[in-house]
Amino acid sequence: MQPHKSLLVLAALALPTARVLAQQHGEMAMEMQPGADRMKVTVSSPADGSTITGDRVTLQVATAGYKNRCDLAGTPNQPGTGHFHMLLDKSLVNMYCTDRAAVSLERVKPGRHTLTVVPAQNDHAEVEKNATSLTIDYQPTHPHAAPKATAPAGMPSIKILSPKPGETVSRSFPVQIAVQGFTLTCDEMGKPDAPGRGHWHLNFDTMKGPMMGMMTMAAMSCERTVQASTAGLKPGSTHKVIALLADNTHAPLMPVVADSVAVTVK
Ligand SMILES: [Cu+2]
Repeated sequence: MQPHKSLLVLAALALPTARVLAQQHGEMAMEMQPGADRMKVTVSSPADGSTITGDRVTLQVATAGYKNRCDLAGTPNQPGTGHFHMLLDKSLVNMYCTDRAAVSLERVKPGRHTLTVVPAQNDHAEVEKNATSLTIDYQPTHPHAAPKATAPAGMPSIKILSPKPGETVSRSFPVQIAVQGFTLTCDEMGKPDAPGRGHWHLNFDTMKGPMMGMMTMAAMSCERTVQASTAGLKPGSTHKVIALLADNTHAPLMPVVADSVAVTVK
Protein backbone atom coordinates (compact mmCIF):
# COMPACT_ATOMS: atom_id res chain seq x y z
CA MET A 1 0.00 0.00 0.00
CA GLN A 2 1.32 3.45 -0.84
CA PRO A 3 2.02 5.63 2.15
CA HIS A 4 -0.39 8.41 1.21
CA LYS A 5 -3.16 5.91 0.63
CA SER A 6 -2.81 4.33 4.04
CA LEU A 7 -2.89 7.78 5.60
CA LEU A 8 -6.15 8.48 3.84
CA VAL A 9 -7.58 5.23 5.08
CA LEU A 10 -6.44 6.08 8.59
CA ALA A 11 -8.02 9.51 8.40
CA ALA A 12 -11.28 8.04 7.15
CA LEU A 13 -11.29 5.58 10.04
CA ALA A 14 -10.29 8.09 12.66
CA LEU A 15 -13.01 10.66 12.00
CA PRO A 16 -16.13 8.60 12.70
CA THR A 17 -14.40 6.90 15.62
CA ALA A 18 -13.60 10.24 17.21
CA ARG A 19 -17.19 11.31 16.80
CA VAL A 20 -18.54 8.14 18.38
CA LEU A 21 -16.11 8.46 21.27
CA ALA A 22 -17.07 12.07 21.81
CA GLN A 23 -20.71 11.06 21.94
CA GLN A 24 -20.03 8.30 24.40
CA HIS A 25 -18.20 10.64 26.69
CA GLY A 26 -20.72 13.42 26.35
CA GLU A 27 -18.15 15.76 24.92
CA MET A 28 -20.25 16.65 21.94
CA ALA A 29 -21.20 20.31 22.02
CA MET A 30 -24.72 20.42 23.39
CA GLU A 31 -27.02 23.26 22.52
CA MET A 32 -27.31 25.64 25.43
CA GLN A 33 -30.63 27.37 26.02
CA PRO A 34 -30.97 31.16 26.12
CA GLY A 35 -30.01 32.37 29.59
CA ALA A 36 -28.03 29.24 30.41
CA ASP A 37 -25.16 31.53 31.48
CA ARG A 38 -27.32 32.86 34.28
CA MET A 39 -28.06 29.43 35.75
CA LYS A 40 -26.04 29.39 38.98
CA VAL A 41 -25.52 27.06 41.91
CA THR A 42 -23.92 27.66 45.28
CA VAL A 43 -23.14 25.23 48.06
CA SER A 44 -23.40 26.61 51.59
CA SER A 45 -22.45 23.43 53.41
CA PRO A 46 -20.37 21.48 54.05
CA ALA A 47 -17.50 23.95 53.95
CA ASP A 48 -14.71 23.33 51.51
CA GLY A 49 -12.16 20.98 53.10
CA SER A 50 -14.61 19.52 55.65
CA THR A 51 -13.94 16.14 57.18
CA ILE A 52 -16.82 13.73 56.68
CA THR A 53 -17.09 10.76 59.03
CA GLY A 54 -20.55 9.38 58.16
CA ASP A 55 -21.37 7.15 55.25
CA ARG A 56 -23.07 9.92 53.34
CA VAL A 57 -22.61 13.62 52.83
CA THR A 58 -25.49 16.05 52.35
CA LEU A 59 -24.91 19.27 50.48
CA GLN A 60 -26.99 22.38 51.06
CA VAL A 61 -27.42 23.79 47.58
CA ALA A 62 -29.03 27.02 46.38
CA THR A 63 -29.80 27.70 42.74
CA ALA A 64 -30.40 31.05 41.06
CA GLY A 65 -31.38 32.20 37.59
CA TYR A 66 -33.70 29.28 36.90
CA LYS A 67 -36.46 27.13 38.35
CA ASN A 68 -35.39 23.73 39.65
CA ARG A 69 -37.79 21.34 37.95
CA CYS A 70 -37.09 17.62 37.97
CA ASP A 71 -40.53 17.06 36.44
CA LEU A 72 -39.27 18.57 33.18
CA ALA A 73 -36.13 16.44 32.96
CA GLY A 74 -35.87 14.57 29.67
CA THR A 75 -38.40 16.83 27.93
CA PRO A 76 -37.51 19.69 25.55
CA ASN A 77 -35.44 22.50 27.01
CA GLN A 78 -37.30 25.51 28.36
CA PRO A 79 -35.28 28.63 29.12
CA GLY A 80 -35.35 29.38 32.82
CA THR A 81 -35.82 25.76 33.86
CA GLY A 82 -33.49 22.89 34.69
CA HIS A 83 -32.06 21.02 37.63
CA PHE A 84 -28.58 20.30 38.87
CA HIS A 85 -26.16 17.42 38.70
CA MET A 86 -23.78 16.25 41.38
CA LEU A 87 -20.47 14.64 40.52
CA LEU A 88 -18.14 12.73 42.80
CA ASP A 89 -14.56 12.92 41.57
CA LYS A 90 -15.91 14.06 38.19
CA SER A 91 -18.24 11.09 37.86
CA LEU A 92 -21.97 11.83 37.66
CA VAL A 93 -23.87 10.67 40.74
CA ASN A 94 -27.42 11.87 40.17
CA MET A 95 -29.69 14.73 39.19
CA TYR A 96 -31.38 16.82 41.86
CA CYS A 97 -33.88 19.62 42.20
CA THR A 98 -34.00 19.96 45.97
CA ASP A 99 -31.89 22.23 48.14
CA ARG A 100 -30.48 19.25 50.01
CA ALA A 101 -28.57 16.75 47.94
CA ALA A 102 -27.14 13.61 49.54
CA VAL A 103 -24.36 11.45 48.18
CA SER A 104 -23.48 8.01 49.51
CA LEU A 105 -19.85 7.47 50.42
CA GLU A 106 -20.20 3.72 50.41
CA ARG A 107 -17.29 2.11 48.53
CA VAL A 108 -15.42 5.42 48.55
CA LYS A 109 -11.79 5.28 49.65
CA PRO A 110 -10.92 7.31 52.75
CA GLY A 111 -9.14 10.55 51.90
CA ARG A 112 -9.78 13.61 49.81
CA HIS A 113 -12.54 13.70 47.22
CA THR A 114 -14.12 16.37 45.07
CA LEU A 115 -17.84 17.04 44.91
CA THR A 116 -19.06 19.16 42.01
CA VAL A 117 -22.48 20.72 41.61
CA VAL A 118 -23.40 21.95 38.15
CA PRO A 119 -26.60 23.47 36.73
CA ALA A 120 -28.19 21.34 34.00
CA GLN A 121 -30.88 21.87 31.39
CA ASN A 122 -33.88 19.56 30.94
CA ASP A 123 -31.81 17.63 28.38
CA HIS A 124 -29.06 17.24 31.03
CA ALA A 125 -26.55 19.40 29.18
CA GLU A 126 -24.45 20.95 31.94
CA VAL A 127 -23.63 24.64 32.28
CA GLU A 128 -20.07 23.67 32.96
CA LYS A 129 -18.67 27.13 33.49
CA ASN A 130 -21.12 27.69 36.35
CA ALA A 131 -20.11 24.53 38.19
CA THR A 132 -18.88 24.79 41.75
CA SER A 133 -16.67 22.27 43.54
CA LEU A 134 -15.61 21.52 47.06
CA THR A 135 -13.21 19.07 48.58
CA ILE A 136 -14.11 16.71 51.39
CA ASP A 137 -11.82 14.59 53.49
CA TYR A 138 -13.57 11.28 54.02
CA GLN A 139 -12.50 9.74 57.32
CA PRO A 140 -15.15 7.12 58.13
CA THR A 141 -15.71 6.43 61.82
CA HIS A 142 -16.87 2.93 60.99
CA PRO A 143 -15.09 1.89 57.84
CA HIS A 144 -17.01 -1.06 56.47
CA ALA A 145 -15.35 -3.66 54.37
CA ALA A 146 -16.49 -3.31 50.80
CA PRO A 147 -19.56 -5.52 50.48
CA LYS A 148 -19.13 -8.34 48.03
CA ALA A 149 -20.49 -7.14 44.73
CA THR A 150 -21.73 -10.45 43.44
CA ALA A 151 -23.85 -10.43 40.34
CA PRO A 152 -27.27 -12.04 40.74
CA ALA A 153 -27.97 -15.21 38.82
CA GLY A 154 -29.76 -15.17 35.51
CA MET A 155 -30.01 -12.74 32.64
CA PRO A 156 -30.87 -9.17 33.59
CA SER A 157 -34.34 -8.10 32.52
CA ILE A 158 -36.70 -5.18 33.08
CA LYS A 159 -40.41 -4.96 32.46
CA ILE A 160 -42.83 -2.06 32.73
CA LEU A 161 -45.87 -3.17 34.76
CA SER A 162 -47.55 0.21 34.69
CA PRO A 163 -48.63 2.19 32.71
CA LYS A 164 -50.16 -0.34 30.36
CA PRO A 165 -49.61 0.02 26.61
CA GLY A 166 -51.94 2.62 25.12
CA GLU A 167 -52.87 4.09 28.48
CA THR A 168 -53.68 7.78 28.77
CA VAL A 169 -51.58 9.49 31.43
CA SER A 170 -51.87 12.88 33.06
CA ARG A 171 -49.88 15.03 35.45
CA SER A 172 -47.90 12.82 37.78
CA PHE A 173 -48.20 9.11 36.98
CA PRO A 174 -46.39 6.12 38.46
CA VAL A 175 -44.10 4.04 36.31
CA GLN A 176 -43.78 0.65 37.93
CA ILE A 177 -41.18 -1.86 36.87
CA ALA A 178 -40.07 -5.39 37.63
CA VAL A 179 -36.38 -6.27 37.45
CA GLN A 180 -34.74 -9.67 37.45
CA GLY A 181 -31.14 -10.82 37.36
CA PHE A 182 -29.86 -7.38 38.31
CA THR A 183 -29.26 -5.62 41.63
CA LEU A 184 -30.61 -2.08 41.86
CA THR A 185 -28.33 0.07 43.99
CA CYS A 186 -28.50 3.84 44.09
CA ASP A 187 -25.63 4.09 46.58
CA GLU A 188 -23.30 3.03 43.80
CA MET A 189 -24.33 5.69 41.28
CA GLY A 190 -21.19 7.34 39.96
CA LYS A 191 -18.96 4.66 41.45
CA PRO A 192 -16.98 2.11 39.45
CA ASP A 193 -19.03 -0.25 37.37
CA ALA A 194 -19.80 -3.62 38.96
CA PRO A 195 -21.24 -6.51 36.96
CA GLY A 196 -24.94 -7.15 37.53
CA ARG A 197 -25.37 -3.97 39.57
CA GLY A 198 -26.68 -0.51 38.78
CA HIS A 199 -30.00 1.27 38.45
CA TRP A 200 -32.61 2.06 35.82
CA HIS A 201 -33.38 5.07 33.70
CA LEU A 202 -36.78 6.29 32.64
CA ASN A 203 -36.56 7.85 29.19
CA PHE A 204 -39.10 9.38 26.87
CA ASP A 205 -39.20 8.22 23.23
CA THR A 206 -35.55 7.32 22.77
CA MET A 207 -32.54 6.09 24.67
CA LYS A 208 -30.07 7.06 21.98
CA GLY A 209 -28.09 10.21 21.34
CA PRO A 210 -25.27 12.05 23.10
CA MET A 211 -24.40 11.64 26.79
CA MET A 212 -25.16 7.92 26.67
CA GLY A 213 -28.78 8.63 25.70
CA MET A 214 -29.42 10.87 28.69
CA MET A 215 -30.96 13.77 26.73
CA THR A 216 -34.44 12.30 27.06
CA MET A 217 -33.97 10.85 30.54
CA ALA A 218 -36.75 11.79 32.95
CA ALA A 219 -35.42 10.01 36.02
CA MET A 220 -32.97 7.46 37.29
CA SER A 221 -33.86 5.24 40.19
CA CYS A 222 -33.36 2.04 42.06
CA GLU A 223 -36.93 1.90 43.34
CA ARG A 224 -39.61 -0.25 41.74
CA THR A 225 -41.85 2.77 41.19
CA VAL A 226 -41.00 6.24 39.94
CA GLN A 227 -43.39 9.16 39.64
CA ALA A 228 -43.18 10.44 36.09
CA SER A 229 -44.67 13.69 34.90
CA THR A 230 -46.37 14.91 31.76
CA ALA A 231 -45.31 18.48 32.58
CA GLY A 232 -43.02 18.98 29.57
CA LEU A 233 -45.14 16.99 27.11
CA LYS A 234 -47.86 18.35 24.81
CA PRO A 235 -51.45 17.36 25.62
CA GLY A 236 -52.72 14.82 23.08
CA SER A 237 -49.23 13.70 22.09
CA THR A 238 -48.14 10.08 22.18
CA HIS A 239 -44.83 9.08 23.73
CA LYS A 240 -42.85 5.99 24.40
CA VAL A 241 -42.05 5.45 28.07
CA ILE A 242 -38.79 3.51 28.17
CA ALA A 243 -37.28 1.76 31.18
CA LEU A 244 -33.70 0.64 30.73
CA LEU A 245 -31.05 -0.86 32.94
CA ALA A 246 -27.92 1.25 33.44
CA ASP A 247 -24.62 0.50 35.10
CA ASN A 248 -23.16 2.56 37.95
CA THR A 249 -21.63 4.97 35.44
CA HIS A 250 -25.09 5.53 33.88
CA ALA A 251 -24.21 3.70 30.68
CA PRO A 252 -27.02 1.53 29.33
CA LEU A 253 -26.22 -2.17 29.67
CA MET A 254 -24.67 -3.70 26.57
CA PRO A 255 -26.52 -5.40 24.99
CA VAL A 256 -29.40 -3.10 25.91
CA VAL A 257 -31.91 -4.33 28.47
CA ALA A 258 -35.05 -2.25 28.16
CA ASP A 259 -38.83 -2.26 27.92
CA SER A 260 -41.19 0.36 26.59
CA VAL A 261 -44.87 1.22 26.37
CA ALA A 262 -46.62 3.89 24.34
CA VAL A 263 -48.79 6.31 26.29
CA THR A 264 -50.93 9.29 25.35
CA VAL A 265 -50.75 12.53 27.28
CA LYS A 266 -54.14 13.76 28.41
CU1 LIG B 1 -28.12 6.83 35.64
